[in-house]
Amino acid sequence: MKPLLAWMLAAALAAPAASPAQDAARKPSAETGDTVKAVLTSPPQVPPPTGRSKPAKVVVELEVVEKELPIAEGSSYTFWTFGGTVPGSFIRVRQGDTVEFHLHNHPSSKMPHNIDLHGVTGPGGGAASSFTAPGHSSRFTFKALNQGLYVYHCATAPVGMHVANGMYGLILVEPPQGLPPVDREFYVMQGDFYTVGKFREKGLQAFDMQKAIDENPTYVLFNGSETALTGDRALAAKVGERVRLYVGNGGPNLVSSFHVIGEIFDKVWYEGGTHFQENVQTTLVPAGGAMIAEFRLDVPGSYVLVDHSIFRAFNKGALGVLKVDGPADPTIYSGKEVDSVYLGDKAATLAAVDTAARSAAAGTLSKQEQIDAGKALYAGTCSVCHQDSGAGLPGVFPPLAKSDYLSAQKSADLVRIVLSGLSGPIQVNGQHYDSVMPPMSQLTDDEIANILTFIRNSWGNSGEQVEKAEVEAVRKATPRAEGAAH
Ligand code: HEC
Ligand SMILES: [Cu+2]
Repeated sequence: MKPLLAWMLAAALAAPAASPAQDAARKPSAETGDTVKAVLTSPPQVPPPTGRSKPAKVVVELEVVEKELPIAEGSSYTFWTFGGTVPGSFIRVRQGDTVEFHLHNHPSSKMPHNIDLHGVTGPGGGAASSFTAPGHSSRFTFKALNQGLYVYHCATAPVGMHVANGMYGLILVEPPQGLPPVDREFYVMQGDFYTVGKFREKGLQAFDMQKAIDENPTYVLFNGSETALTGDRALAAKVGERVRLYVGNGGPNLVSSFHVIGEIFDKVWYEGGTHFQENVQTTLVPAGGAMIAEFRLDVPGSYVLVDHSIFRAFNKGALGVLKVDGPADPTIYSGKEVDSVYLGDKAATLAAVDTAARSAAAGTLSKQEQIDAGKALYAGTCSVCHQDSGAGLPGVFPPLAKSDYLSAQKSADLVRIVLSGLSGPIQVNGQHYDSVMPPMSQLTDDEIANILTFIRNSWGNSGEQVEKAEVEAVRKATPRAEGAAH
C-alpha cells in the first residue's frame, strides 16, 4: 500500500465524528465505479442530485472563457469565466466519487488559468496540475473525500486579479445518502468588483488594481451583474415550497453578511460543512467560503437577497430578488406589502437610464431622454426628501417645484449643491429652512446632468437643460466635501 493511501485510510478510520457511511465513502479504493459525465449548470441553476448509491468516476469538462458581459445596465466588464458565466458552472458530485477533471482554456483567452477546488485533498487543490495556456487543456484526477459545499477559483498569478475578474464557482460534494429532497434549489454567489469608472458608469469598464488592493470595491454583486437576480431574472418559487440556496462568496476581499429580507432560514449549513444551525436571520459567508440555507415559503411576495453590510446592497449592487407566488396567509402576514419599499421600480429606472447612456455614447442624447433618465434617477435619489411631487416637506425639506431659490441658481450652482450638499439657512418661496442636505458626489456626471435637467423641466420650473460637460467642469473645480466619497 502506498504511504499516502495508508495515511488516508488511517485518517479515515481514526476520524471519531464521521458516520460509518462517511468512513466507507472516504476509504480509498481502486474501484471507481461507472463512468458518468458531470452535468454542469449556469447560475442560478443547480444540477439535479446525483441520485447514486455508490461512487462513480465523474468526468468534468470545464472551459475557461474570457468575455465581455454586463456588470450593470449599460456597463460591461471583461470577465474571466469558468464556463462562460460568473460565478462559474456549478459542479455536483457525490462523496467517494473519483473526479476526472478536464480544464480547457479557450483559444481566444489572453491569459493562462488554472483551478483550485477547495473540495480537493492535494497540494494547491489542483492548481499546479491544471495550469493551462490559451488554447490548451489539462487533466487531473481527485477523489472527493469530504462531503460539503466548496468554492473553486483560479489561482494563477496575480491570483487576486483572476478572482476579481470572476474566476470562481461552487462544487457540491453530496453526502453518500444524498441531501433531503426540496422543491427548488438555487445557486447564488457573491463577489466584489473593482472598476476604474464609478458605480453604474456606462460603457466597458477596466479593472482597477489599486481599488482592489485597497479593498474598496465599485460593485458588490450576486452572480456577477447588478441585474442577475432582478426583474425577469428574479429567482421564482411558490408558497408552500421548500427552497435550498447554495450560496458562495468568491471575494476576492469582502466577507458577506448574507440575509434574505423577510425570511428566516430554517436551517443553515454554515461554512458549507456538515452541521446545521436553525432559525438564522443573517449568516456569514467568508471570502472563499460557502453555506447552504433552507427555508419554507409561507407568504407570497418579493424577498430581497442582500449583503446586510447594507451600503453594498443599495449602492454597490448586492441585491437580488426571490419572487414567491401563491395565496396569501393573513395569519402569518397581514398582506399590506409593497415590493417597492426596498427596490423602487428598479427595472424601469435602469431602462430609462440605459437609453440615455446609449444616446449619449452615440452623441444623439435628446433633452427628453435626459428628462426621462433624470426622472428615474430622481425617484431613487432625491425623492426620499424632496418627494415625488417635488413639493418637499414643510419646514424640513424645501420644495424643488416652482422653487424661487432654484430658479435663481445657475446650473453650475445646482451642480455644486448636488456634489457638495447644502447646509445653513436658506429661504425658499418665503419659507425658512436651516437643515442639511448630504453631498451626493457618488452620482456620475451623466446622472447629475440628467437629474437636474429633469428638475428644471418639471413642476413649472424654468426649463433649461444641464449638460454633462457642465457637471464635469464643476466637479473638477470643487474640492471634495467633507464626508463625501473618497
Ligand atoms: C437626505 C435628504 C435630501 C436628499 C436626498 C436631497 N436633498 Fe436637496 N435638500 C435637502 C435639504 C435639507 C435642503 C435644504 C438645505 C438647507 O437648509 O440649507 C435641500 C436643498 C436643495 C436645493 C436648494 C433648495 C431648493 O429647494 O431649491 C436643491 C436644488 C436640492 N436640494 C436638490 C436636490 C437634488 C437634485 C437631490 C438629488 C440628487 C437632492 N436635493 C437630494 C435635503 C435633501
Ligand atoms: Cu485565471
